[in-house]
Amino acid sequence: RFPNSSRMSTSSTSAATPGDTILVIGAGGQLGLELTQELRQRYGASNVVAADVRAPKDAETAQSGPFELLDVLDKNRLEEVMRRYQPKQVYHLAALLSATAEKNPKFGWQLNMDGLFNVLDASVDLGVQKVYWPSSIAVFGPDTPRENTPQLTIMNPNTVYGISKLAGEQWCEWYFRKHGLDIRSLRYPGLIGYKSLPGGGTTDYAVDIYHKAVAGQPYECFLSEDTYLPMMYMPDALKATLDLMHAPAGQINIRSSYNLGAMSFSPKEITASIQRHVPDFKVSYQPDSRQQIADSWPASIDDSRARQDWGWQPDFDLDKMTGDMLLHLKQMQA
Ligand code: AKB
Repeated sequence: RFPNSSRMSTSSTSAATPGDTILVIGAGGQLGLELTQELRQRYGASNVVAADVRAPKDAETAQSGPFELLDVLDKNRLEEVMRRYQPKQVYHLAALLSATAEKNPKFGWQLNMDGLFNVLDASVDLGVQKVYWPSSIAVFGPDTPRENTPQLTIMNPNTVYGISKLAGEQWCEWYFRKHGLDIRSLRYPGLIGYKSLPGGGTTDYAVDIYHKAVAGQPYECFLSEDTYLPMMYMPDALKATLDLMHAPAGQINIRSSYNLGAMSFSPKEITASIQRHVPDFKVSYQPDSRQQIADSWPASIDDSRARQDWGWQPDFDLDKMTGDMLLHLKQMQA
């Protein structure tokens, strides 16, 4: 489907070689924090440069390896950082999520699109070997089939975030075709982890709810009890991201972004799963503007292309995730 690129060997395996530098932009975010830790463990802390618009809050990112203050909208500064470290791989994770972007539409568009262009252009100019950029289930909209949403289907997103992610996917494919840039992408569902908090998303309730349960407090959910959304535990998200990045280029047949699934549940079901460990945990429902966003997204995802092309398989379902989340959050509280 795609022409062979002169910049990229389709048979090469794609793990970073020891000593190669990796740059993570948005390293202080929900995914960035954990991905940076994972990459540092695998490739050596000094080989993974964390960059974020804010100084790191957590001691691990701050002390375990190089850190650069970087606003991805500042193209000169981005190029300066990239020239200094000469990264072979760039993970560009900085973005405004769905709920926040609806409140700041112009800035959401600017950060999500101009930030991506800055990274794509600098990567082409400076000969970066591989780029990772996350997309989202937000690329789908109210006209999309909601159950088992296929890879290729009607999209029509109706949020600023979704529009920016869909446009971004198309641009990634274009840079691959025109410039041979080896850029890879996943459409993440809602991500849930105990190490980091999400900010400004529609799926954030599924993280907040565990924190309340462990704190012994009731939770007021901003989505209605029967709102099903695709979700994923962070260890699976890290595994998917690194498996995709390590796959030989010839196996990556989708250069926009891969559907990625693991589990699908409603607030009522996650509550029941938590109550199996914390029987007196109470949840009430007060849907707000995020309900409309959730209603426009898929309830479950068909990720068969990811399974076929590079062997994707999740490890966690809802109950396994709940057990692990509660265990770690309790340990952190102790
Ligand atoms: C959000 O809720 O905005 C994100 C996403 C699904 O991309 N977690």
